[in-house]
Amino acid sequence: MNFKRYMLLLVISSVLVLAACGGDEETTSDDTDINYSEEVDYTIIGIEPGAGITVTTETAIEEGYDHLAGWELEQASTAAMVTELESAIANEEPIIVTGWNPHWKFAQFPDMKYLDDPEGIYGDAENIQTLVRNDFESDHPDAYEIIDRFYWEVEDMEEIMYEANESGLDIDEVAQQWVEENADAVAEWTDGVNEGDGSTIELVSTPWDSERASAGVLSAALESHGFDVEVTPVDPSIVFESLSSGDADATVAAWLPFTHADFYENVQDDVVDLGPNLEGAKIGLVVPAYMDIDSIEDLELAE
Ligand code: PBE
Repeated sequence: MNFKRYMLLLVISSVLVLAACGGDEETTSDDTDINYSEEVDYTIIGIEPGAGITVTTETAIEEGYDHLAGWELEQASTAAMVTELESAIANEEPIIVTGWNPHWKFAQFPDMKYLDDPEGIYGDAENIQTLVRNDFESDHPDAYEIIDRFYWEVEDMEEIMYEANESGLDIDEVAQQWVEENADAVAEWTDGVNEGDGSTIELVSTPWDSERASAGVLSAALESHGFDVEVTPVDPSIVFESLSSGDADATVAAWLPFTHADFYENVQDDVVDLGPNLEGAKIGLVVPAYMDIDSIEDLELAE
């Protein structure tokens, strides 16, 4: 609504400028430059308060970029962010969201772009890493072997998220199907490993679609090899705490080295890092491509 009022004012003021110039001059570029910061009310549409990207964005506002002083980070849920994004795009209105890949939305809206982050607050390419509790290897060497080998591609994860959204099926169900249809990939993780003895492996994960997909695929693969698996979705901070306390066995949901850096630092010595299970993830501030803005540096001090 703001945007429409602004456009109306813009049209009126252009007419006035043209009138003042006797109609023989074009408007200057300053007249048509949109102040996106004001348009979005100096507000970034964020997601859940407990997310890593929420903490990172608070750092960007409070420490990273002086001219973001006074900006707000709206925090509710991923679903609320997606709803606001959809409605902004439908009306070609400006919006700035906290965004990440892999995410099925980017498959549906390829015309989105990350704002450049010259201060490097959001980091570069991110991995999704596998962590296990100390002693997990000696307690469950066979499950450990499969979890250690678990590795897949951005496209695989996005395929599952996208399929679940298109079909309305639960991500777990789509992940189960993926395991049945991708026997070659699963064989790379399980070949030569002893069958499970039916003992239960406790995976801990986060509630986003990306990690529901990876936890779903890994548990289906483990179950196809004779293990029982329980998956508990919790906030990122709890993922790290429950591994360090030994309450959970493993996670494939750690976004490192940036997104979950603060959580990881607290428990670093009490968990075992098995490295990336997916490379090429990313987080940052994201805008629709129709916004003529490229960098966080282009945002302006709140008034
Ligand atoms: N995310 C998706 C999560 C991790 C997975 C980027 C929204 C976060 O903690 O920010």
